[in-house]
Amino acid sequence: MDSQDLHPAVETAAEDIASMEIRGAAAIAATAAAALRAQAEASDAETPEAFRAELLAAARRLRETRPTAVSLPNAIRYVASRTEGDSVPALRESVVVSTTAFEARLERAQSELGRVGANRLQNGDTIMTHCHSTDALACVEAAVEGGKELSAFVKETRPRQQGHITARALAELGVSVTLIVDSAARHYLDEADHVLVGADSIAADGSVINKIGTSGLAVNARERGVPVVVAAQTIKLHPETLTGHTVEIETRDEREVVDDEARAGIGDVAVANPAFDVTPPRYVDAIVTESGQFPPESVVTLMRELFGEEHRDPWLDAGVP
Ligand code: RI2
Repeated sequence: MDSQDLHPAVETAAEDIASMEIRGAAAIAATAAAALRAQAEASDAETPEAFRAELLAAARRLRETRPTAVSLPNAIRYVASRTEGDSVPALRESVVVSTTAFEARLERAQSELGRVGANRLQNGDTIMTHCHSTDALACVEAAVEGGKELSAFVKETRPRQQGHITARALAELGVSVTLIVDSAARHYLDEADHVLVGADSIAADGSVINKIGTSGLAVNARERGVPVVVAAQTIKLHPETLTGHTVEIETRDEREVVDDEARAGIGDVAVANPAFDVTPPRYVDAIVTESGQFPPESVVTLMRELFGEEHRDPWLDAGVP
């Protein structure tokens, strides 16, 4: 099967994820699951093998879009490991059931995580945020629902300024928001009680891979004595890092940093646009998940529990049809 046989919903989902029309690790995972369901429901495959081949092609197309957000392969892994049956209708049904269960689980995990994260926030606290994370926002939302009043310094987060989404969302929750340029973060850290960020991937050693600029913020926060809290559902845990793999850092279009006209005015310079960076565990105080709060160094125990020692991508490993 080649790419033109993919269901249009798969192609649309892949394009929306690649262009960041759909973004944030949780939303990416939910979109991938829904696209796999659309592919399964529309399939007119005549044999189980043909059906599996279609889903494999869809999974590959989705996976290639954003290499750093591990929620995407984890979503595919979740569905693939539950795709069972001797006939096409049985296989189709299993995909519908598992993708629906996956979406429900994502939502549940985020609200459970929010309740855990909210326990760290006291009435009158000020947080500092970076980028836009629905997991981090869930912590604030739960705290506000619990009657706590909060303030926030919101970093705009160059180059795509997703901090604007956070600023709007926090203001809607009733949080008192001050939007700042990224380089003002250290200036205001003395006034912050917590740095609260999300994650795109978490490695077995507790390193946090999140939007570019997170690591610098964490180092400054440590120097200022401000705790760094990472809100991340367990779908962000990167199982392949248990066996020594590293997390690929996505590099995006240079025009996100500077447009063609401005670049021509600058002259002959290189432009780099890495989307994420790695914050070593020593700069992170806690990783908040739906299974509770963990010091980064002990997240490996949770990973082993959830993924075991052996991990395969049933649809994606070489040699699988
Ligand atoms: P949630 C975002 O990346 C940010 O780095 C954010 O912290 C992370 O995804 C997690 O987002 P991007 O997709 O899953 O904007 O918590 O590049 O919503």
